[in-house]
Amino acid sequence: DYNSDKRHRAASDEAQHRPAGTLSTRRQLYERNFPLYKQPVEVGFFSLDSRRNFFNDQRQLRYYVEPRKSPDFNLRDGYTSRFVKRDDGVKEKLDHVLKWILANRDKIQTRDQTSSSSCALGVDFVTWRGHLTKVLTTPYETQEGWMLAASKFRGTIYISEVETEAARANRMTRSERQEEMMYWGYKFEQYTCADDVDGTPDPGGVVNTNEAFCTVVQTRLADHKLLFSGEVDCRVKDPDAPPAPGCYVELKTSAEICTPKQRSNFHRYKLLKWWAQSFLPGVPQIVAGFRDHDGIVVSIETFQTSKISHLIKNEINCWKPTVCMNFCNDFLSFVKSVVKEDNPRLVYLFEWDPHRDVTYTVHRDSPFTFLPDWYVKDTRS
Ligand code: 0WD
Ligand code: CA
Repeated sequence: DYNSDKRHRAASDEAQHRPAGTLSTRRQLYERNFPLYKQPVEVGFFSLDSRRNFFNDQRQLRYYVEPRKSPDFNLRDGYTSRFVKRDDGVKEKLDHVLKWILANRDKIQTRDQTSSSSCALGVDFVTWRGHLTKVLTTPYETQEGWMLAASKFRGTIYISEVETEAARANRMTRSERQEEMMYWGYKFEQYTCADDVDGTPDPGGVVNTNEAFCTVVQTRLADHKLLFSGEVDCRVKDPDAPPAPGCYVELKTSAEICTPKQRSNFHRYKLLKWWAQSFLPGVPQIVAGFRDHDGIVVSIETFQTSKISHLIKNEINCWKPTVCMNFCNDFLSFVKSVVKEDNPRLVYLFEWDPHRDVTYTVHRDSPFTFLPDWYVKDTRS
């Protein structure tokens, strides 16, 4: 029963010398059967234009055009002359997702139809895909911590990232080389994407990282009903391809692999992040451009998201999808057990640093408050 379960948990926390109200990230605790993760369903999408304006449509969706086997793309081209960079000092929080919700309340699927006619959304969590990716990879992350703010409003918990002091310091002190290399991923997208289904890529155009196409999906992890949005690079051209998100393609660039050590690091670290990011919204394939030191793409490889975990099984001590998903499940349960007061101005701030447990603090009417007035004022009509 519930009480004996609670006693049992308290006893096991004590045995691990863990204060109540924290969550362990030790991998061994999460080596259980894979939890239920329902096939994500796309319930909508939106576009952000070159000035970061929201549009409730798919105008920014692009089409994948398969390159030659050794394409010779120069990812440095245009960096100084044809690049408009998004201002990453502007924190948009969940605003675009909230705009989508206000415009598309009727598209959110609720098993219990009574909630669609009342004011509740009928989902447990609303967030960005990227925030969930960070949660999934936490048991294996040794470099970067995170801060996730959570507020409950009309029964739904909203989760929005807060930039850590370390992340801010990194952002402010990036080298010129790092700045340029951040451009390379976007340039690769330009070489491999067309704006129209019958078009071809235009490598002579401007790269503008304000532009984005985002999918909105619903799914369930164990007993957590999730609604989240993630940026999608492109879709396949075939009109008979499976419906979204099954037709979407994630594009990546990575340093070419020349040594066994580099291959092992690629499997152990990079494929974990790639897998988590695409598995969450159900994006089935990842196209990787491997580039040399000078930003020339020397080869292209396609990875099936569902096969990535088999690829890595030869690595010793490698990451396991089940650990990622069980940790995410337990983290969301932990958040539910903590975030009790339904108040959009109250923020529960969950923090994690590598080699530590997850902890939280509570903030009333603080700068951490992230649900805007225009969202909490009236979502009924
Ligand atoms: O803290 C965040 N990650 C926030 C992201 C807070 C508020 C808004 N956003 C926006 C991003 O600017 C972007 O429009 O959300 C959108 C992406 O959300 P996501 O899909 O949940 O994020 P994630 O999975 O981390 O990144 C997906 C892609 C990246 O592709 P790669 O292949 O590099 O993983 O979104 C792009 C990037 O192409 N992206 C960004 N683009 C511009 N500025 C940014 C950014 N700060 N972050 C991700
Ligand atoms: Ca990408």
